[in-house]
Amino acid sequence: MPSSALTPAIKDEIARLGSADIMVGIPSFRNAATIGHVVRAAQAGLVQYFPDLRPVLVNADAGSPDGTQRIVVETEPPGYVEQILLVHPTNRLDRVSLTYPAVDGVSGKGAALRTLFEMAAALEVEALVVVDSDLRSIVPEWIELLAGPILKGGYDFVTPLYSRHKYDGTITNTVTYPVTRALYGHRIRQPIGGDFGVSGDLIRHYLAQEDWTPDVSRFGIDIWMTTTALTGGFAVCQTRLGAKIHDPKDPGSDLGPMFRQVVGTLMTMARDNAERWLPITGSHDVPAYGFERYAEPAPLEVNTLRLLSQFHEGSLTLADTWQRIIAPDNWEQVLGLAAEAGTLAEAAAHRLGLGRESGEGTAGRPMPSTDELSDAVAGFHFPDDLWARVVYDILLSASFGETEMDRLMAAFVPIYFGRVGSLIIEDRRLSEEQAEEHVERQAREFELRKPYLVERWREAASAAQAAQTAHAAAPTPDTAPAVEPRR
Ligand SMILES: Nc1nc2c(ncn2[C@@H]2O[C@H](COP(=O)(O)OP(=O)(O)O)[C@@H](O)[C@H]2O)c(=O)[nH]1
Ligand SMILES: [Mg+2]
Repeated sequence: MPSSALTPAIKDEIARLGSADIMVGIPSFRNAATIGHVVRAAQAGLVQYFPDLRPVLVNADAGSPDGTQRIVVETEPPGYVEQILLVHPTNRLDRVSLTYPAVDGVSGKGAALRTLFEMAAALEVEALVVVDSDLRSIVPEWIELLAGPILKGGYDFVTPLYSRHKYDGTITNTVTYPVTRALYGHRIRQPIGGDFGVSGDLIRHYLAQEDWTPDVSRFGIDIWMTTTALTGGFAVCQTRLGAKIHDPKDPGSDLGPMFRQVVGTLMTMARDNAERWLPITGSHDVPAYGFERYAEPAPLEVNTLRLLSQFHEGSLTLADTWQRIIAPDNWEQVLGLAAEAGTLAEAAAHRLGLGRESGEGTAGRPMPSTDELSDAVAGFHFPDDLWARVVYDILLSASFGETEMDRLMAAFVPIYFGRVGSLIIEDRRLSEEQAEEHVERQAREFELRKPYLVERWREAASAAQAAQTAHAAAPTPDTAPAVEPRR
């Protein structure tokens, strides 16, 4: 991990606090509207469930101009916790909001967590609970649900289980869940959930790692934490939190950069940990803590037409790149689907009277609902098994190909849009439970297709080995093909 660059203000804060047993960390960037609730819930949870431990709550903020930090330190009157819990807290709760430093010039959620890890390690906490600052559905019990397995059960990493809307969590559902499960064999349903618990031991392990990249300083952090816990052999469990209600995102307009950072990190780590995942076949359940919960997720609207148009538009400029990074049969099928997506989206936009971009409703007319849009392009189908093979092809390209990771991920995004569009269209009549079964079917498909990945990986690795040997013997290094895993 890059060397510590804690600011003098943070070092002073650490010196003032001295030590703590349990820490809640909250990364934030412009979350003034929602962070007060998160802070109050976390604070009540610390007092209610861990009255004998010395608590600290730290907000690592990006320097938000909207007053996020002020809200963290001023959110409630003194005595608030006593009022709602009817007990006088045994331990004083320290509440801190600070501006975290960039890591090697890169700022983002991961850089915020890096500061939280360093503070947690310096304070020698036994458990760190991290929760997002845009949460509406957090309650005090979440603190127990996330820290309990560490403090009472000896676990090192606690990942969330939520009921989420069937259209929410698309990066998780299409890539991080099935790939983490197929590669490393653990069925962690929310590997990038954002709300989690980490033990003191695992925090020290994180701080000792050397593979922190710029994407890890951004949204790559969550998959990095989960994968590092798995490859390090730490004890991982899940915990039932109920509904995740947070600021909604439309995958077609909000998730492109996040997809590149998350999936780029996942692939970089797969490349570097091949000896761990190559021998693993099948997968096993990961224990889940907490009482079952049924919750109605908040509604979420997605513009399926735009997803299909973006898939098609991507094919117009990226067909050649796709040919370099996807196996020939799969490439042909993807191009066929992209053409179909374009035709369907255009016809539907025309029928519904939407603009060419199919992004916005025509002036004066409200945008049709997700279901209406999906009905208009019904019939579009990106098959589960093709998706699994395409993801594996790109993983192979990330390890052995010549396309640089950023370009690879940028080329992947429109295909992801096509896949997400298809899932939303296919699932439009399904209940949450049935949609969940679809996610499981897809995950089994990734496991089933893993030999496809492993065979090609081994071939590429031995070709790389042969090339390296030839390279060592050859007098003209410039002509040697670059097939060794890229570092
Ligand atoms: N400190 C910091 N936090 C960030 C940044 N970007 C996002 N976050 C926080 O990370 C959490 C997750 O971000 P969010 O946009 O809700 O992503 P999602 O819910 O995972 O799709 C929230 O608490 C954000 O406030 C950033 O640049 N710096
Ligand atoms: Mg969020």
